[in-house]
Amino acid sequence: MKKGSNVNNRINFLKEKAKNTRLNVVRMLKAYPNGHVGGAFSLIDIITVLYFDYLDDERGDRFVLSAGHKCLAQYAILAEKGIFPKSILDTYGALDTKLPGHPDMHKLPGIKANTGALGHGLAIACGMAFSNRLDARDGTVYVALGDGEMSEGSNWEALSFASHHNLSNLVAILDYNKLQISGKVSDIMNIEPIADRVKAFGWKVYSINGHNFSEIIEALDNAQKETQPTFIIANTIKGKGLVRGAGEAACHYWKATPEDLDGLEASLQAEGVD
Ligand SMILES: Cc1ncc(C[n+]2csc(CCOP(=O)(O)OP(=O)(O)O)c2C)c(N)n1
Ligand SMILES: [Mg+2]
Repeated sequence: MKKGSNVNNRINFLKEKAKNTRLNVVRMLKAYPNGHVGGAFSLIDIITVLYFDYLDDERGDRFVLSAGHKCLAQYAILAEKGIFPKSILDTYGALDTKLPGHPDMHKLPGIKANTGALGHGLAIACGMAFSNRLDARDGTVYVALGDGEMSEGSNWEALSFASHHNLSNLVAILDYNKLQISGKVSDIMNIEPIADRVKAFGWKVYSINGHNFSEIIEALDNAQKETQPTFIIANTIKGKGLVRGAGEAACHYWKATPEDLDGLEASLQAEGVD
């Protein structure tokens, strides 16, 4: 947690930021009403905590969104942090936008790696963590993975690399929403027992509720003290915060009507997300 802050005040602040971040996604969808909303909304609470309370660019901290299709979440949080003006959100879906369907570090400030082809982000993050060590930088590298994405074999090679080199400055966060593009992860390519598997690869593993701000903070605080790479299994709900369709495979790529977006905006403004 941010040093010197009162826990309850901080959590209320972070909840407000997460609400605004979801509202930033609605703003983009008002410009162009299609996108990977399900995976973005499952990740938003986690990356809100990361961006507001942990990431320090100067120190060499980095965040890699391995599951690049969740980029609506990253665009929304970067705008909320003021890394680029919110007016850019209104260009989503336009020709030559800085907010393409998958993130592009050459187009948008704040993006540290081009992702979208699943299965590459963990290896990129390993390289960043390794180079932080070689250059004696204190920074920690965080990488967000999708649970469907874990079926990519390259992740398992990167898990080995990280523990072999004892990359204690690397934290992987699994957005464990149990769904991928067309259905349940357990039906398409089961990853259980994921905690035991990753432990067997030499990582420290935490399992948390990825929508509970105190659990997210506690896991990220613990990760900073670990002497091994850390893997946080964040149990989430795909589409968390949607008025309808959260927890269903169909929210993977949402084609919203203007009424859907007005309804979502009103619901987020009225109630936020519990
Ligand atoms: C190498 C590769 N194969 C397939 C895809 C197509 N694809 C995009 S999202 C997705 C599902 C990913 O599932 P998950 O990691 O669980 O993310 P979530 O749907 O929960 O956001 C797939 C298969 C891709 N982007 N890259
Ligand atoms: Mg998933």
